[in-house]
Amino acid sequence: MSPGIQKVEALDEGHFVCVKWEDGSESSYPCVWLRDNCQCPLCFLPSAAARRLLFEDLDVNIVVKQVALADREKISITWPDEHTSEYEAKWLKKRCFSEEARAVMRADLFLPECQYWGSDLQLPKIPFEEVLYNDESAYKWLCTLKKVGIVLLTGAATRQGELIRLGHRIGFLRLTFYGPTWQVQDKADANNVAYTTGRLCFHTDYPVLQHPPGVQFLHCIKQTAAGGESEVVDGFHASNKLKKQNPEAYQILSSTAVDYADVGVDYCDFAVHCKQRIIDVDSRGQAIRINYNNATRDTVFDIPAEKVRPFYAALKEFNDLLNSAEHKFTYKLEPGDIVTFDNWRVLHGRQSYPSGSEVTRHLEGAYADWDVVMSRLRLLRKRVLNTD
Ligand code: OGA
Ligand code: NM2
Ligand code: ZN
Ligand code: ZN
Repeated sequence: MSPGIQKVEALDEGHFVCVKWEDGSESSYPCVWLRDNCQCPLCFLPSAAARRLLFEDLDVNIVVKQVALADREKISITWPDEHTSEYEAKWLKKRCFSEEARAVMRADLFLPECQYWGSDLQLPKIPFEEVLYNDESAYKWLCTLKKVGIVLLTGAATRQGELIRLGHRIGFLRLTFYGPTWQVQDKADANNVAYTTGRLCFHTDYPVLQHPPGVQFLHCIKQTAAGGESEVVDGFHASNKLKKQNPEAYQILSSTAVDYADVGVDYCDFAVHCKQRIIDVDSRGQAIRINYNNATRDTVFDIPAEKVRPFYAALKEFNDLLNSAEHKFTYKLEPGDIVTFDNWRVLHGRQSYPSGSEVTRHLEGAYADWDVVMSRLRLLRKRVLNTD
């Protein structure tokens, strides 16, 4: 229960409305924002939970004409043109502009909590069927995926199609040029290095796409007896280490636009090119996405020649950190396992395995976007915790 309202008044010549709460705290709301967010049926379409008010019709210098406390649960404002708006205490409290209130709302919406790990990772495991049929388990799965970056789902059937079911559970999968789902196995004339028996060094999938898939699923259908082990590393943790250990290398990797290319035929023919920074950072210099696949890094490199060797040296440092015993975690998928991981954060690789005339190893893979995964997480949370 949020506190009731004790008092409400206009401040700063009507440009702000100040709400004094029963618990003694205060919140100040800019009038332009209040007018913009009028909840009346003319200004707001409840069936879409969206604003009907046109920006053209908003006066950015608006001031209140009158403000009143309707009861302890509601305030009412009359605007200069006699339009009236009402705002509920609970609604206002959630949208308080204080630093603390905004941090609470931000955490609630985006779950920014991030647990770093290294070789000590305790790989989180949940039975696949539980995730499909139990909301608490599905919620746990997605929360852990967001916070830790990797979750192993166990006990799936050892046939194709399980990822389609998982896709339906969250909403839908991300289609790419490799198809709705794709088969990782040794293929003649492979159109991707993943479709060979070779070792794959640490990479994120598909940095050649402008918006690389946020989440990746790999379902083990068949596993080779020798080799084929999986490796994962927490790319955000390793990036932070690099920043401390070699700020210049970090600066280079977080600012150099690297060319990626992927040309071929699969779901349909494709010629994809893109520029990405290997360590993508936000405005505070914090890593938010790793874009690194050595196999699809283009031969074209659109930077001045004198910057090339420093770039390679920086990448070598990062690659060494990824591969350090302290950071990497090695495991081997068993048939029926589905590894689900944050493809923006966790880099993955695999050891090589013997080639032969028969298919000895088969994974089915698929992608999902973080938008879809986070949407499902919020809906599950609402249902599981019975909140809004
Ligand atoms: C891939 C990949 C891992 C594996 O297909 O992109 O990383 O274990 N596969 O085969
Ligand atoms: N596969 C596994 O960036 C990449 O090329 C990742 C994608 C072929 C769908 C591999
Ligand atoms: Zn209105
Ligand atoms: Zn991969």
